[in-house]
Amino acid sequence: MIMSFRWYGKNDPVTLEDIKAIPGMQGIVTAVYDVPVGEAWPLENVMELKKAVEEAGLEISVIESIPVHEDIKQGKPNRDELIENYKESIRNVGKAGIPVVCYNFMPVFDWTRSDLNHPLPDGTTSLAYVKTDLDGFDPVEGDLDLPGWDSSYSKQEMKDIIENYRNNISEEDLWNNLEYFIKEIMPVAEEAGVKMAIHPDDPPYGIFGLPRIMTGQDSVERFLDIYDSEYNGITMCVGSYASNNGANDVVAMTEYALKRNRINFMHARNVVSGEWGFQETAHLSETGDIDMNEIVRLLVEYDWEGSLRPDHGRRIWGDQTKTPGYGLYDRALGATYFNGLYEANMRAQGKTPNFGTTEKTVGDK
Ligand SMILES: [Mn+2]
Repeated sequence: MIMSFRWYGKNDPVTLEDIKAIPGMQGIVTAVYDVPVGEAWPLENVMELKKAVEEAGLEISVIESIPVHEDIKQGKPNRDELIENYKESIRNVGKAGIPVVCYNFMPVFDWTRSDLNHPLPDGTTSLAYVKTDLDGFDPVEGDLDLPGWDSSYSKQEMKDIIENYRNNISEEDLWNNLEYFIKEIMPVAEEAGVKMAIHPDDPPYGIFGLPRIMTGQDSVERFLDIYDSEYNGITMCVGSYASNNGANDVVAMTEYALKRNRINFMHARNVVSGEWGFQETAHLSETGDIDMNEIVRLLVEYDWEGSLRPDHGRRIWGDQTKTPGYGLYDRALGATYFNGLYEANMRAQGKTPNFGTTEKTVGDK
């Protein structure tokens, strides 16, 4: 298991030095942020990113993400051109020796929350989705801006896209568009040596009358069957899949995908979920719905060698971040917690933990 951490590039208030200081930290999860969605990532941009990370003594273990253009999701006539650009980005990521790309196929909105600072009993706050907060809200009518929404669209463009989904694109259509995309890109990913990892919809159910398809066990099975290759895998985001009031058994889903050797990336965050919605919690098993020890035990049992990153954290200790959920402190606590679970489970199973550290850490003697 490669412990990894998301980094939003040079403008991230969390620095590579901060990340390097977390014990057992090896991988950086990042992206090229200065190329518009739909255009190919030039090799030089990828190489520049790689150089910055390597100079800090770390490696890029995952690209999160290469965004999929809306016109590909909607199956518009210009999708072929956009898919060619996507392939070029994959090739360039492969040339840089980066082994995994995370992406998602959520219509219009990426992750959606109703409150970025929802109080927790421990005196901190975290991201939450409270269904009643959004009662009667329609993104086409209202002016409410929700976090995670793509601000690169004008109000009118956004409205047109939403109306197109609502009127013309069923879940089955969206599946077809995903299948078309997968069958196009996967041979290129295989040749480039880049494993693809689709992220679930977050939350894992339809919102605002938009179709959503990566929502649970059935979708994972169907998705993996589209293209039978270890390069066509998933991001097992246990927090996203568990945000469905108990509908998804994320431990069973993790084992299923491990058996098929298709977990290409792990997102580890805990949530409490109910009929009312869900809220993110500390990573510790006891504070949320997910048995994190069981998740890590399975990763160890199946000798899983991919990257795991602590997902969103709570806002603690005056943490500063431009990106909700991505402060340094609680994610660092999460990394340390998962390293502990990893070491304990490796030893319990008679295996040797490997944090990528070749010698004990000492300064000048
Ligand atoms: Mn995630």
